[in-house]
Amino acid sequence: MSTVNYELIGDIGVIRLNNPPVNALSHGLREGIWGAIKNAQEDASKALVLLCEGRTFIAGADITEFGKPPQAPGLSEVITEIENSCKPVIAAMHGTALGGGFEVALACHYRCALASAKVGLPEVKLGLLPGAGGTQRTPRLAGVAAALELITKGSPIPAAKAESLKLIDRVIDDDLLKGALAFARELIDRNAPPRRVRDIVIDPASVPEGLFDDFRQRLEKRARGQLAPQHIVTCIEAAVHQPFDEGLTKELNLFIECLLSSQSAALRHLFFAERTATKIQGLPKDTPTREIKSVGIIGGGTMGGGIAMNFANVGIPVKLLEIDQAAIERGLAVIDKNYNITLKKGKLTEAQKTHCLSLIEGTTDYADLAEVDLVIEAVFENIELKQEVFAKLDQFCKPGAILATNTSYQDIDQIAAATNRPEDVIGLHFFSPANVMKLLEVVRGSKSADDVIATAMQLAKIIKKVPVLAGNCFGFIGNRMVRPYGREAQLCLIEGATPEQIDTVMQSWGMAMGPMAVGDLAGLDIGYKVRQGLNEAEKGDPKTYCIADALVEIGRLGQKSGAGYYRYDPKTRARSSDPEVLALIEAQAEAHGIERREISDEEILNRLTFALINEGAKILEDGTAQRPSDIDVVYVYGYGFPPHRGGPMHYADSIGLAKVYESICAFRDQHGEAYWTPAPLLTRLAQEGKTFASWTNDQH
Ligand code: 3H9
Repeated sequence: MSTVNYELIGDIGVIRLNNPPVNALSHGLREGIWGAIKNAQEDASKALVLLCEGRTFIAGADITEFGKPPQAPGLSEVITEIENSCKPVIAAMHGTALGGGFEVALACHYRCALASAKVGLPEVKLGLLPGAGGTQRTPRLAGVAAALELITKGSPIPAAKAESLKLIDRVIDDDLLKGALAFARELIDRNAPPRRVRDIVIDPASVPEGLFDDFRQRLEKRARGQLAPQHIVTCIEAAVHQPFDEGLTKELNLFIECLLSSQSAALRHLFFAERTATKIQGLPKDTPTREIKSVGIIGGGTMGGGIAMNFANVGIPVKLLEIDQAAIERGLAVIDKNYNITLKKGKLTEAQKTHCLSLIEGTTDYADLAEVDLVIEAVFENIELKQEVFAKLDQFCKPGAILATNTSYQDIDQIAAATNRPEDVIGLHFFSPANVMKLLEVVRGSKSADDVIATAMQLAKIIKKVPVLAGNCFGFIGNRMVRPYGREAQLCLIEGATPEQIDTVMQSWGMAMGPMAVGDLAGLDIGYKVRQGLNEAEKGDPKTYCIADALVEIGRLGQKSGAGYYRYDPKTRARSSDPEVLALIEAQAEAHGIERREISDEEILNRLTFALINEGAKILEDGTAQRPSDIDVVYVYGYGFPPHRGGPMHYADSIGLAKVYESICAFRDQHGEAYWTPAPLLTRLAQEGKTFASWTNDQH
């Protein structure tokens, strides 16, 4: 079948688009739509229906074409052709009508959609704005306030909501073609003319005073430092105050500015990185998978409970194993509390909550796990305890069940060795809070079977996680890299910075939270306990964590004890600086013979981010990560790295590996090789003038 097909059904012309997988507006599709509309002007049709084959209506412009020389007809020309049609054109949508796809629909004269369809303008998530009239047509139909929300958030909305916003005219319950033909028939029968959204005029007096300025200010908090959301507001403002064509010109100019920005390059990189991460090198696409219809979870604490929710949310029953009934009840109460938070936010109904809870069943008996298809162990981080759990699982679970550990740094092979089926053992490292965080590190043990890996990657999509394959080493990808990052934060602290300075630098740069605030949130005692378990050689230089350790030793464990690097208001949890901490830092510096100095914001930023990048390079070279973009996905989805900077490895490429390498050499000269040795891969790429991204390509 060709990309665009045309058929006359009675006096209705049906234009069918077919450009798998998502009907993106690639050159061939644009050409086909343009030609079909043009030809249909001359035939016997009285109305035209535009719909798509396959899983979805047009999902947007073809992102892979961005940055390449443009090929006519451009999307704007296609849209003009549709809008100027002398016969009414009806968009009939199913799946997801997104971005340029929804803009095509907005240029049609009428719109209908299946009830299950979603529509939206998600360009902002790619650092872009709708560049084919979306910012001009949406407010003309839905009003200014709704358009601002819809386009700056970028989240698709269900057909019924779109209908209530007048973005679509009709919701169709079952057969899309039949419904669209019936709609077309009605329009023909009542001689309905082509109705152009561009002809609607927005009365400026209908827009509340100060709306745009207020919205811009809100965006400064919600989308700190991001270009596209602010430009979207400017475009919608133009839709109110300027004629349609002038608004379109403004939109196009700002779209191009966004397209050429480093922010959009980073976000588009992430879009493909997330999808590439699901592909396992050496594992054919058709690798068989095991069916996961029920799950067992060992440990009903914060982590185990959060993991259980992911499965219940998609209808997979869970058996939650704890040591006694009291522990089960505590675990279920936390889960109930978490669901109530979602309920309050309006993201869940009472009936859905009841259903989810009914899928989670507590038990104290391993024999109850005999029939589950997957078990995830989420007990305390102690290797002997984990081995004990796995020996039991080996004894009780059916053959073929996948046995997973949620450990964040223990050796998967040692855990697998406690069973007689190491091929069924894998790491599934969820991030806290597990019901919220998107990242899932899938950790491959040396004996993990291919179908176990393939199942884990597939399962991640079912439970709406973003999976990344990691090799088995201390901390895998994420926690291994965060160690030198945390180390540098500690060293900056003792050398002269304050917790506030470090957090402000990192947060204004875009991190969701600064490292000190993260430490307080997670609990400073966690790292302390891990360090206590290390031998002297592993502990390294005693000055590195002396401040964190000293805080724990005086009972400042972070938010949970009301004080850590900061002091926390017991009621509001608002944090404030604490002179006691500064005094403690100064005392530790003196005890270790360090003369505190002024540390620049730039030094803090570079030491922290370059420490991540250097470890990332080592992780690539030793095969712990499959590709640099996988590391980026880990950091954005698991560690609050700013998406518009694309992840640490993309960021390194964007500022140039030579700069990173030279700075690391300077840090080495200043602080010594124990802290800073440029990774061999970074050295090589920097000297050859290459990027991390090119290294990936070299491997294929
Ligand atoms: C835009 O429209 C700009 C205009 O305003 C103005 C222009 C002038 N292009 O996600 P999946 C690929 S900007 C190219 O796994 P799902 C994707 O890489 C665009 N390729 O499927 C993957 O390839 P592979 C605004 C695309 O069912 C395959 O399709 N639109 C595009 O989970 C399957 O994708 C958007 O931002 C694309 N536009 O989800 C929508 N989209 O198999 C972006 C997908 O080789 N797309 N691919 O890895 C999506 O959100 C999801 O893909 C969608 C399907 C919800 C549609």
